[in-house]
Amino acid sequence: MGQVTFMERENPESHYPESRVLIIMTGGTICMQPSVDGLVPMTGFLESAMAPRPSFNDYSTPTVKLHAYKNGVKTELNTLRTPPSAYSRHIRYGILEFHPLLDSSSISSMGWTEIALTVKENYHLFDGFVVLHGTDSLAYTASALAFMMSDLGKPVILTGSQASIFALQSDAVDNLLGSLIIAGTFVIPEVCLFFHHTLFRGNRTTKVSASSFEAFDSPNCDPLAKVTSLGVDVNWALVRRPTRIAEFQVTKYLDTAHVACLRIFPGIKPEMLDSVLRVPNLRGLILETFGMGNAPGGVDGSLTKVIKAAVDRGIVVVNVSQCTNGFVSPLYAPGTALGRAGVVFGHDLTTEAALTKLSYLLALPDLSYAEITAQMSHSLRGEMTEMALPSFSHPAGSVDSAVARLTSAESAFTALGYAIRNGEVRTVREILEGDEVNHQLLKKADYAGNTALHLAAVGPEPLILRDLLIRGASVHARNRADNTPLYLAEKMGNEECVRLLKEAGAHLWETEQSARTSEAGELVSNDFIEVDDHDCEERRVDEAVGSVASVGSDHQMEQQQHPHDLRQQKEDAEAAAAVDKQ
Ligand code: ASN
Repeated sequence: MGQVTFMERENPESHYPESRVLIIMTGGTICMQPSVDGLVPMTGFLESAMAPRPSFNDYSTPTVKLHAYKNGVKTELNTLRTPPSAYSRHIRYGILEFHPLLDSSSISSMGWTEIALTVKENYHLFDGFVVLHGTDSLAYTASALAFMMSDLGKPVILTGSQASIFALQSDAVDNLLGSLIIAGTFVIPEVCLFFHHTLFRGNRTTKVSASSFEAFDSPNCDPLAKVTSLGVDVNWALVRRPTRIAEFQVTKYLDTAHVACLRIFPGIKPEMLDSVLRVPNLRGLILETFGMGNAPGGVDGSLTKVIKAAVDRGIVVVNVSQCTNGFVSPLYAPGTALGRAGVVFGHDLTTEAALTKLSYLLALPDLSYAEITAQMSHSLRGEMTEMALPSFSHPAGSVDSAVARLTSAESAFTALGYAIRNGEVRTVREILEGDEVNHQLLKKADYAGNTALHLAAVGPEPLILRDLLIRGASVHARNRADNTPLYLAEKMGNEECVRLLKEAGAHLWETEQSARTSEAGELVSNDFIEVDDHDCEERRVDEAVGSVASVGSDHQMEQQQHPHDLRQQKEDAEAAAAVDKQ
């Protein structure tokens, strides 16, 4: 039996696995304290605000340091971990603080670049990222980061608070704890904003209250998740998934210097609009119009003429509504006139998303005017509602056997597991396409925590793995042994799968790297790699992922390892070791 340590006796829950989350502190009320000049941000948040609070610190020892990067320089971070959450995981976290810490009213595109690059530098070291930020410009930052980050595979959650964490009554603890738990537990690969128990898609948000704890809303898009007394209720059907095989990338620069935003009002003079449109080097204007996208025409359509002249000079003019809810469309004559003048209809974009999206597109090299206007009318990161795509359905009877009749996600996942194992590309495609629950199938896992992608990583057909990736399967999901699909593919020697997974941004964790190094020695010594007969091949697959006989359990990959299984695994291992010794 393994030695029982003092900590294990004192704290039986110390076997719970840990997720790693990097907190990026940019400032905001959450870290502010009173000064002679009013509230100002204070440094040392980990020690002063988090360490003394039991919900952020389980007082475990010894002190664990994690390394992280800032501007290319490796630093050692002090860390703390939360007590185990309802999902039986500790969240271990460290904080990188920006200098200086800001009131968010002073954030600029330089700050957005700094945040995005910090996530990029540390991407392979953490399961998720929490960005602490003031609320005033939080919706702008969330929108900007969503456009700057492409092919994101891990959660980036922005939050802050309306009252300082040091105040007696504050929303800070709930907002921060909720963000940490979601970032460390669920593979929601989006830039999100978490506030008042609600997780929003970042580029759909807007600040709706200057003082209420319910400060943000996402008027044209349902929340991605809600925290309730029962746990986190994720709306998986809404969560965006990657649809191509590509690594996480960051755009370093947004062109905020050459865009403006103007709110139309009754009686606005064409000269006023014209003077904004003639600001030297202006390249884009967000026009906040009435209702469904209407603006006064002016005498003889003079306002529309001013806009048309600007469009002819190459300025991109985007129409968004002053209403928080709804969308713009050329339904009424004034809207039609704007459309004829060359104005782009931003549908249900928030002003924050419109402004940052245009700044992003203007900064991309070599995009023509036509390409920019075309992209402004389409969703890039879920920022606007597009026409629903027709849902897939397969002709009845086109799938062999009982698979076609399977209706529940449960049975579909079981069938999927077998088809993956047998390399049946066509069946896999039909199950995924023909099943209404296909959003869930990619997130489901078998009793050992293996997702469809884990199974494909050790399966005989890389085409299946490719199919799963372009349908949005996460390369970062870990099974109950904490292993990624990449680790399993490498262990199986599935070179094509390894290549595809890496192309899709997969990476090994440090623990997997050291396990691989020690396994390499063992594999060489018992000629494991040389064995090639079919039975042994099957055994290797089973050893890698566990038997697929039980695929189809209701366990979801986002709901990470269950404590009883871990304890059971540990006990089994100890019992086996004891027998070996006898
Ligand atoms: N002025 C603060 C900020 O945006 C407001 C807040 O965080 N609640 O930094």
